[in-house]
Amino acid sequence: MHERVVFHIDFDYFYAQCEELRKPELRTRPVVVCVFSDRGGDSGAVATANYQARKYGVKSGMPIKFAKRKLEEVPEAVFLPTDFEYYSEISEAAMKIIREHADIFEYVGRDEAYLDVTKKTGGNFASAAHLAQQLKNALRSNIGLSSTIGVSVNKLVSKIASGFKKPDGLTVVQPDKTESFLDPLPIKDIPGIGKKTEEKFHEMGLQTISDLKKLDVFKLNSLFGRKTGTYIFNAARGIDDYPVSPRGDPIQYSRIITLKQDTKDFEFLAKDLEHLCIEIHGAILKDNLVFKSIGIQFVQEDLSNRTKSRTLKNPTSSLDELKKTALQLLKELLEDQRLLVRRLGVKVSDFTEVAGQIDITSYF
Ligand code: DGT
Ligand code: CA
Ligand code: CA
Repeated sequence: MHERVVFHIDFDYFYAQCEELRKPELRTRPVVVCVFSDRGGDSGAVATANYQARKYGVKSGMPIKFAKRKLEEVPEAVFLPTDFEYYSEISEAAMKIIREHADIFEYVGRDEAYLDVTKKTGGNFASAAHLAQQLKNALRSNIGLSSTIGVSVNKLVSKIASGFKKPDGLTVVQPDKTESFLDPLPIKDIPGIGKKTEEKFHEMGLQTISDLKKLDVFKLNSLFGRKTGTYIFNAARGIDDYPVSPRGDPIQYSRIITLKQDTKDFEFLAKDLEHLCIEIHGAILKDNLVFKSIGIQFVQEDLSNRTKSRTLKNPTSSLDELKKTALQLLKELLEDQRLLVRRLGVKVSDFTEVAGQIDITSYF
C-alpha cells in the first residue's frame, strides 16, 4: 500500500471571524457570538469567540452570563447573535475553493473538511506543504478567511495536527514522524476522547499518548469494548485507514424508492414516506449532523418530477420533526396531483455539525 497525503482544514474562530469579515472594525475588539435562548435576556450559551475574547477566558459552550462577567471591565467587547445563513454563505464560498485543491473532498461541517491530495502531490510531503500553504493563501486573498491545516498520512493525525497550532496554523507531520509527533501530546487530543475517558486514564497514571501505548489492545477492549478499545489502541499509534470520502454530500442524505404500485393515495404514500424518513434519519445521526431543510420528490407515471421542500426555523435532528414536515409536504403536493406517483423520495439538506462532544464510535 502506498502512502496517502491527507489534509484536515478548520477555519479559525469561525462564526466570530465571519462577523469580523463584515465588520472589520471588530477585529481589534473581543467578539462573542451567542446563541440566545428564547427565554430572553442573557440566557443562552456562547457559540464561539474571537481570540481577543478568549484571552479573557471566554469559551464555546459557556453561559452568556459568564462571558459577560469575564468581559465586565472591557467596554469595547461585543456580543452578537448567530446568523447561520450568513456563516453558510461564507462557508460555501470557502468550500468551493477547497474543493478545487483536492483530489477527494469530504465535507465535515461548516468550518471543516478533509482533502485527499495523494495524486495532486504525488505522495510528496514537500509539495503537500506547498499546496496547503497555497490553499491557505487562496482562502485569505479571495474571502479574507484565516484557516488552519494539518497534513499527514491519514485523517486522524491530520485532525490532531490541525489542532496543534491555531489560529492561522500549518502543521505538517512527515510519515516517519507520526509517532514522535503524537507521543508527547495529552491523551485528550485524540478525537473522541472526552473528559470522562481522559480522567479514567489519569487515574491509571497515564497522561500522554506515549503513556497510552503501555496498554495493550486487550486491556483497552476490556475497558471500553472492542470497537472503542481498538480505535484508541490504533489512534495512539497514529493508525487510521478511513478513506477520505465525499460524506456530507447532501446526495447521501436522500432516499428514493419505487412504489409497489402507482398511486396518489395519501395513506399509501405516507407509509412509505415514514420508512424513508427513518432511514435517512439513521444516516444523519450516525454522521452527527443537524439539518434545516426537508424536501420530498415524486417521480410520476410519465417519469416527470414534482418536488416540494421546506426550510425549518431552527436546525434539528428530530425524527418526529422530519416525519411531520415530510407528511405535511406530501399532503400539499397531493392537493393538486393529477398523475399517479411511481417513485417517492425524501431529501434533507442544509446541515450543521452537532457542536460539543463527539461520540467516539461515530467519529469517522
Ligand atoms: P477554532 O478553535 O479557532 O477552530 O474556533 P472555532 O470557533 O472555529 O471552533 P470549532 O472549530 O470548534 O467550531 C466551529 C464553530 O462551531 C464555531 O465557530 C461555533 C460552533 N461551536 C463550537 N462549539 C460550540 C458550542 O459549544 N456551542 C455552540 N452553540 N456552537 C459551537
Ligand atoms: Ca474552527
Ligand atoms: Ca471545527
